[in-house]
Amino acid sequence: MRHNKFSVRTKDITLVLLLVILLFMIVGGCGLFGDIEDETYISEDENLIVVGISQLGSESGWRTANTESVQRVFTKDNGYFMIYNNARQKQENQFKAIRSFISRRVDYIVFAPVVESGWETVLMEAKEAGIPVILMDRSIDVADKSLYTTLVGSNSMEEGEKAGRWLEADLEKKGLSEETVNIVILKGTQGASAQAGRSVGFSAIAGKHANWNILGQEYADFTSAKGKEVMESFLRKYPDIDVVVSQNDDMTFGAIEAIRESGRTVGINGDITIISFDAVREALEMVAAGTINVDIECNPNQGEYLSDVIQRLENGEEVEKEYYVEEDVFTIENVTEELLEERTY
Ligand code: GZL
Repeated sequence: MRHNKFSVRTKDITLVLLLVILLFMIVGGCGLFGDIEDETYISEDENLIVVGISQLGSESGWRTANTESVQRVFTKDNGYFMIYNNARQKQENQFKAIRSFISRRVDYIVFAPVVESGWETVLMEAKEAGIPVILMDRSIDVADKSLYTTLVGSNSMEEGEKAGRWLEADLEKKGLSEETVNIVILKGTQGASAQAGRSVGFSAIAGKHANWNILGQEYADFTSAKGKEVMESFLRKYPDIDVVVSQNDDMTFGAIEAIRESGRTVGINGDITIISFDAVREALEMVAAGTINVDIECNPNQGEYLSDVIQRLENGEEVEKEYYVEEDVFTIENVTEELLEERTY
């Protein structure tokens, strides 16, 4: 029966093809588990501080700036040998990267935890290997705080409170403090400390106002595409949205697109007030244009802070359990031309 003979041949060809592809992936190390740098040999006499860095992904403009700030600092000229890994939003890839750093006996492990939970086992392995671990950007939820040396990042709860306090002041200024305010919230990656902190911080203020009506809050993964998709669903469900709280600028860009496509307007003279987080340059240009009402800064430039902490540790100095980067709140009043020109991200 011809087709059987034919189908057997197809199966053989498929099997061979799969084996070839698998072989290529194993031999070629094609980043199956995120982009692991080449296994470059570090000659001992270079006397460099070897730092393994697990970045959680490249989901937003903010993340790109955060990565650039780290890659700018951890260079050979500055006395470092950096092994960098992009985990592409997968905690499993961060586990693999951290274990690879341990097996290569790096001097320090720096990682931006994609979510708060699940780190105990791999960090215990780093502790048993005697390798200090430094958290970058986001925090983790572990009972044993000795599993990491310090955190260099942002106080996301404070960022959320800043957003709530700005809305209080804005409503006061407009004489709307007693009016019902319909709010929707675009939340970042589920389980990320940045998302949890901003949510808790904003809710702490919102809880004081019975007239603040949170119509809906959904996760939109800190991405523009998901932000647009979730905003479209909000617009279909809720015809009278007054305020959007969007936990990062990328989701804000998507949300504004959706609002405009629905025929409504945004910003200072618009139908819907936009509260955003991060304050990347592109968003600040929209603040200056009155499109985004306020942007709560989250400073991605953490490279210098991280290097400073490592130098202190190298000198045998004590370090704090956390270092928060400086951050501001931007509105049309303080986003100036020179600020935009000076902005490195
Ligand atoms: C905040 C950081 C968040 C940013 C997003 O500290 O973790 O992740 O707000 C990024 O832009 O994706």
